[in-house]
Amino acid sequence: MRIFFDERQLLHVPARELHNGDWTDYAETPARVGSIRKAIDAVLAPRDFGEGPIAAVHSPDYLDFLKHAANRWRDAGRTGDAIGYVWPVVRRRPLKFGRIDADLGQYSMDASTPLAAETWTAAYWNAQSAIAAVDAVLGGERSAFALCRPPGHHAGPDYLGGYCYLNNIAIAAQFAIDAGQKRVAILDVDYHHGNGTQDIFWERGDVLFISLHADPVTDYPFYWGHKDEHGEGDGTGHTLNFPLPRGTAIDAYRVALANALSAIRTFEPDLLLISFGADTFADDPISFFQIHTKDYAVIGADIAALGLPTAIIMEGGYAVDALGENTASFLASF
Ligand code: SP5
Ligand code: ZN
Repeated sequence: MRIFFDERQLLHVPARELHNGDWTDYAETPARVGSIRKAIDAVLAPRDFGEGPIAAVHSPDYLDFLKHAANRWRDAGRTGDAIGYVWPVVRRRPLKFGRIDADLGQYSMDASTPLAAETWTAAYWNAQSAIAAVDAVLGGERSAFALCRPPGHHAGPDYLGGYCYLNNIAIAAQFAIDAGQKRVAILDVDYHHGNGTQDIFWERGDVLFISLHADPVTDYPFYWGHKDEHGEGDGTGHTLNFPLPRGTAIDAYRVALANALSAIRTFEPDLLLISFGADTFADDPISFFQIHTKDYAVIGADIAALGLPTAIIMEGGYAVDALGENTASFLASF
């Protein structure tokens, strides 16, 4: 299996995040990549597909914000990472602000996703890795893996959040559509609901978005991922959510997965993209499912049995020591 990764993805190193009212060490560390690389084959550097495929998903004003936020923060006399403290919630409208703090609120959905000095560079090459993986599959590979980090599925058309800045899987899906694929299915098996991906394709009939995740009644990101969310307009019926209770183990997980896979079969996609997060792992420090290392091989085999060309995009997973083995276990069936 071809695996794509660019060393510049390691340049993004926020120091800390706001958690339960306190500052804690940032969970989404570059060490996650080291754990995965120890367990998998050699990686290939992606070629540069340019900013076009990124701009096909994210708004120009948001990309401009991402590129300049860290410098604007420093120019405002601040040290450390850029992080917001005020949010417009339902009153968001396209005003032009003169303060970095106003833009941080305008373009983010949480206070646990800081912008560090090299965040844009890392996010850019990260997106190139995702595009390279889907490009390999469009070129005839049965499957490919993008070792994405930072993750992407919480980032919307014009907002960051959940350790995510650019939505790697949405960029890959749109790239595939623009390359002529008629129908693309996205299956999100990260512990957290992929709210950004859902928002991006909410009104789209050509992209099916299906997510299995911790019930947002109890878990981040709270405001999306409930089972009555089905999309709108052309997208009606093309968003499907399977919220699962804390404590979910492999047997109940597979029942929901079988329903998700049957919806994918009915959709008859040309291509499958998977948001893979290993934060469903029993020992994950920020999550509450009971999935074990050997279970990832079962989940991978269930999905691989669809027999679809598949690009796998890395999302979360914070039990660093086990992350490589869990990821390799999932990838083995492809
Ligand atoms: C891609 C992904 O898995 N994002 C998850 C974002 C969850 N953020 C909210 C949970 C906050 C947990 N903070 C843990 C701090 C550890 N130092
Ligand atoms: Zn997650």
